[in-house]
Amino acid sequence: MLRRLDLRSDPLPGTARLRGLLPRADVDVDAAVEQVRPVVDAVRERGVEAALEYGERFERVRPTAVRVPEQTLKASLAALDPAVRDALGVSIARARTVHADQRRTDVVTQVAAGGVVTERFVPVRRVGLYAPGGLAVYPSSVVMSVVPAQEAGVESLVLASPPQAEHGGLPHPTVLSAAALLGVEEVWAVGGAQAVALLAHGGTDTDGAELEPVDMITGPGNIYVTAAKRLVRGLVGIDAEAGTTEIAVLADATADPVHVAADLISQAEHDPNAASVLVTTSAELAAAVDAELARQVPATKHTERISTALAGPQSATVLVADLDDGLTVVDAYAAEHLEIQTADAREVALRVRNAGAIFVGPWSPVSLGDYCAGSNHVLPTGGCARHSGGLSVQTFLRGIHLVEYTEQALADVADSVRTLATAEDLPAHGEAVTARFGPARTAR
Ligand code: HSO
Ligand code: ZN
Repeated sequence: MLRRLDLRSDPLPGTARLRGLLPRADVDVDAAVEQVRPVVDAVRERGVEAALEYGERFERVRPTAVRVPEQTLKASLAALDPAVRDALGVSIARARTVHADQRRTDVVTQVAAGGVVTERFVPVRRVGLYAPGGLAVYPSSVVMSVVPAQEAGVESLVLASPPQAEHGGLPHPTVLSAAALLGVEEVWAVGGAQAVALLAHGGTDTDGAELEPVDMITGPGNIYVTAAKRLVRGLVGIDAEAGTTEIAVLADATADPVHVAADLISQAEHDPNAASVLVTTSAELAAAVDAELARQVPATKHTERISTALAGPQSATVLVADLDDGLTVVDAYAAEHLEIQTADAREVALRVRNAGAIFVGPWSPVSLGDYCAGSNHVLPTGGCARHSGGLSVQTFLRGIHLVEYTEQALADVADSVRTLATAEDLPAHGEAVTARFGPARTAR
């Protein structure tokens, strides 16, 4: 089911060639950027009305109310299956425990006598969170976006999610319930590139409801959402790109093929373009995983979607000579989710440089992290894990330096400032120091 890539015979190629060899869907976000540019422009110019028009055109639905009334949020929560409500409660509580621990306190550094630099971590004021529609419903992504923002101290949160024809032109009721459970009061029934544009530029509904522009937009979405985020980046802050789900499993002969196959299948379930990659030192394990896939896939609910994802060019089994090569391969791939199914899994995990999140050993599957580990599941995809991390409290904080020098402390370093100012041919910079003391004096 998974195609094979055998990298055992020769030494591994260099990073660039290795990246080219490894499976990865060719997602052309740049092409999508050109497609969504007119949408973003129209929403910037004509606000809510333009967003509604595009929603009608692309998703064939016009929401009953673009700003979801608060009583609708409450009613969705009241109607939610109690078991789902309890499970969401577990997910929220665990995520809160982890993210509360990520809060930062000021870092105060005495640089020199009388010279202090304090780094304060100040939350972004207003954040727009996107909860996708698509093939599945993602109340869990609402949890994963809202909790870190709340724990960071973000004052104003707005959630956008596409309206659904089968739910009376409202976002999915479980998404609304999750918002209500988390205490999010502002929810807009708008999706896709239009939603991103509206969050960035703001707008007023014909009923007078006003969407105040946000300072930052986070949350996963499809390629058009990602493309729109690229277009508004700069005007607003944007999190790392979280595209179609990926799982890589680094396994040796000790791994259980039943677990490995089940985990590869679990993420393939998201989308026909999802990527499942097994990197292993053991040809026997690779064969056993193939046999397990053949056994397990037909028994799944979404067999077609899963088979397409596993058979796609973005999925593969990569055979490597040893664990060192395996680590080189997973670093080059930089998976959104990486499972380590080897002997001494923790030790191996600590040697990984690039991954969105790492799931260590036989009892920490990715689907635990998707819902109830306490970790965050909004993670960088498409190799972005080489330079970015997943959503966390830190995403919503900015470090602001407070610079506080006394007169004497400034005098003590004045010569260095003046010398550098002269070296850069910016003498007025030096003058700004000199003016405080007069040319002849270094301190009063
Ligand atoms: N695996 C997805 C998150 C998710 N799974 C939501 C189930 N629901 C991307 O990390
Ligand atoms: Zn998932």
